[in-house]
Amino acid sequence: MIRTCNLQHFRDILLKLRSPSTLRLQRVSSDSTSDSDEDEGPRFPGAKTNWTEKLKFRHSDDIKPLPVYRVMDNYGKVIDPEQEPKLDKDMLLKMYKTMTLLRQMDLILYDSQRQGRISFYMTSHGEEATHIGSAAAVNDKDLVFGQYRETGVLMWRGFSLLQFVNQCFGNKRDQGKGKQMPVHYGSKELHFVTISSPLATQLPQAVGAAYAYKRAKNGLCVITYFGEGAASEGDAHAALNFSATLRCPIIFFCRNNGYAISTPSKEQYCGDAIGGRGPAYGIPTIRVDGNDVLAVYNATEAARSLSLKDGGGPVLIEAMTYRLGHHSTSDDSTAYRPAEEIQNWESPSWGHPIARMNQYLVGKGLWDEAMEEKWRKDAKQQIIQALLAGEKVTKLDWKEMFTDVYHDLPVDLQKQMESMEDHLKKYGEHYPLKNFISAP
Ligand SMILES: Cc1ncc(C[n+]2csc(CCOP(=O)(O)OP(=O)(O)O)c2C)c(N)n1
Repeated sequence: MIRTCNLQHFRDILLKLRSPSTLRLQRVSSDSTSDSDEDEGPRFPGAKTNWTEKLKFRHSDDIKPLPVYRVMDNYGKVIDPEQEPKLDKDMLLKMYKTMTLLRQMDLILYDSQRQGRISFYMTSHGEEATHIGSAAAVNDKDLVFGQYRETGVLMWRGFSLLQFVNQCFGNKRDQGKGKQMPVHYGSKELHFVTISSPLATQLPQAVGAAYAYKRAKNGLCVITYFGEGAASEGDAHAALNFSATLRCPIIFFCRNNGYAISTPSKEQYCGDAIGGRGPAYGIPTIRVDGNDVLAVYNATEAARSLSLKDGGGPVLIEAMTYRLGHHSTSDDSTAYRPAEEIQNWESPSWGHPIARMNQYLVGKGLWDEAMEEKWRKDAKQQIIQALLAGEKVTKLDWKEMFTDVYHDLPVDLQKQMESMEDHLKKYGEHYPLKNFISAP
């Protein structure tokens, strides 16, 4: 009897303890002590974190900088065989040939500007691996929003030499009807949005497109390229933050080439460059050797999968590289950087992207000097042929510059067109009007 009574009593106590009101009471009573605040952490909606009683600011030096991921050493030797991408011979040769074709096209079109044949040009000299490694790793249908120094991405997708040349001449075969400056390429068929010069405008646009892709559930992502200089624009912050909060399938590909025209990166930002900002936005981030095409390939391939995982989300890649050429044909970079610095980065021992890939292929027995010589000759020939063909094509009537912007020509543009017409009636002989086909 005594035993039964005790058991009953014990059961009652247990039931009481389990009842929600008792639990609530217990919590309320423990909330009143400062100890439990420590247990549960701060309740502010703005951040998940702990309490501290140490008065301490966090400095950027307190955080370890992101390391630079690489596959090859400076001489094209794979460091960890596990990291070597499993790419077949055709793919590897296409990568190398596109890198070198781009280099040759840059040399010839740069010179053609110097000869007065085209008005402006920008080379990708030194950054070929960032273009080809990333372009090869995404799906050709993923949408590209470039800055202006990503010519190799379009070349990888099949934009022909003649199409590049037609755009640079602004002739009637240019898909943009000669309205844009040279190198402002675009191709609807190749999913490459037309370049616009104002820095960073492509970034929020790319996030918007990625959000639309997410809603469409089409299994594709967006990749957007930008320089470390463009990353200082407000639009870059807006794009990164929106993409993170809306979980958009997008790869932010920063080409950190050390200079934004004459502004060196050490004056462009403080802290751990552009990659260091990624985790602060809640964006998975990797810093990669942008002169190692295999490392860029691996990083971009992994970034693509990550961007599409679990409904989507942004990924940031910071590709460390060096702008070997002048910013554009309007720039002389020797005015703001020592010639010796450029020479260093040109040398194979500093891990030049083309020399490094060449050595890798030679090491695998896929390439040799005779093949190199033949390919260089062929490539040069193809580019010169395209240049001569594109140069002969006439330009559209000058009036075209007033069309296709507004549905109805606004009054101020109408006036400008009339004034241009009067001007050409008087002074037309001073212009190369024979190069323009007359208005339909
Ligand atoms: C909004 C805006 N400001 C300034 C410029 C002038 N501008 C053209 S390119 C450039 C430097 C950009 O450097 P970065 O983003 O690092 O790219 P890189 O040219 O080195 O590839 C500047 C300042 C511009 N085009 N747009």
